[in-house]
Formats: sequence, C-alpha cells, structure tokens
Amino acid sequence: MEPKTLLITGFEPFGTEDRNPSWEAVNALPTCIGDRTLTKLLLPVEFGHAAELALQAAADCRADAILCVGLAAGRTAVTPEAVGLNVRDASIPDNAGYQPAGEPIQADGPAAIFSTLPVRSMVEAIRSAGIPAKLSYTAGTYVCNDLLYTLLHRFSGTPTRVAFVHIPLEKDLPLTDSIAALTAAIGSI
Ligand code: PCA
Repeated sequence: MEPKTLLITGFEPFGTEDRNPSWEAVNALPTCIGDRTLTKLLLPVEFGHAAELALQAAADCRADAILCVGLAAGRTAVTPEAVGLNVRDASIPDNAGYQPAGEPIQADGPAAIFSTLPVRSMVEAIRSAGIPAKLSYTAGTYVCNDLLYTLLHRFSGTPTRVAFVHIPLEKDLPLTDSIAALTAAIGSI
C-alpha cells in the first residue's frame, strides 16, 4: 500500500550554522503532494529527544511513512540514506550539550538497519527533476543517524516505512532545488 500520511521532519540550526536548510525546505513544501498528506515537524538537534518527538508525532498523525531531512555540510548532491548505524559518535556537542563518543543507540539492536522506503527510486526521481542526487551509505554518526536508526528500529516489522534524506548547504545547492528534490522524492514513494 502506498503511503498516504507522511510525517516529514527537518532540523533546527546546529554547530556553527545559524540556519538549517532542512527545515526551511520541509516548511516550504505544500501540505499535499499527489495523494500524500504531509505533516511537518521541526526537530531539535538533540540525541534521543529528536527521535522521541518524531515517534510521538508519527503516532499522533498515524503516519504510514516518515521521511526525515537533515543538512550534510560539504555534500553537493541530495543524498537519500540507505542505512542507519547503531552508534552515537559526535565530533561536536548536540544542542543540549551532549557529546557521546562511540555509544550504541540501542544496546540490544542490530549494528545497522536498512531504510524501508525506496531510496533508489528517490535518487532516480530527484535526478529526473534535474537535481544532483546520490545514494549514501552513511548518514554519519551524529543526530541525523540517531533519528534514522531509532525510527527504523522502532518500526521494524511494522508497515510504517522510514527513510532519511540529507541536503547540502544553500551555498552548494539552492533551497529551491532542495525543495524540488524533496517534492520529487515524495512523489516516488
Ligand atoms: N544535520 C546533522 C544533525 C542535524 C542536521 O541537520 C546530521 O547530519 O547529523
């Protein structure tokens, strides 16, 4: 069954950035794309807390699918993430001041969990919209990966599907392109 109710999340600014295009792009999306209704959620860049808020929102809106969006500074293409890793390893503190060094996210969880939305189709759809896209096999080990892994773990074995898309800084990809990329990605799932 195709997802009808999609929870889509973006992040607050973090580190040295005073803006985060992930939320700006998510917030600019329409509330319906095709037959999908979008529920948008702004998340704090905090280990654990971001995932808790997303889980609560997914329950509240009875999401069939969850697409999380984050900033990957340094990347120049839109990168759907193929996998979440069971590790927290931060080179800078999160926005609550927490800086884990090589901890598991779930003590009894598998080392890695593959995304359950069709990330390859997303890459093709984004490229077809004329925007650079590439499948990524690492969402890092910071809060974005924490969110992706936690949602994949929680919804493992359920019909609720989960994926994550990293977008570049605005200096490397205009916000309008990131918005178009997300629109194309959503249309492909
Ligand atoms: N990017 C960070 C966390 C928040 C965001 O937008 C990351 O890639 O982990």
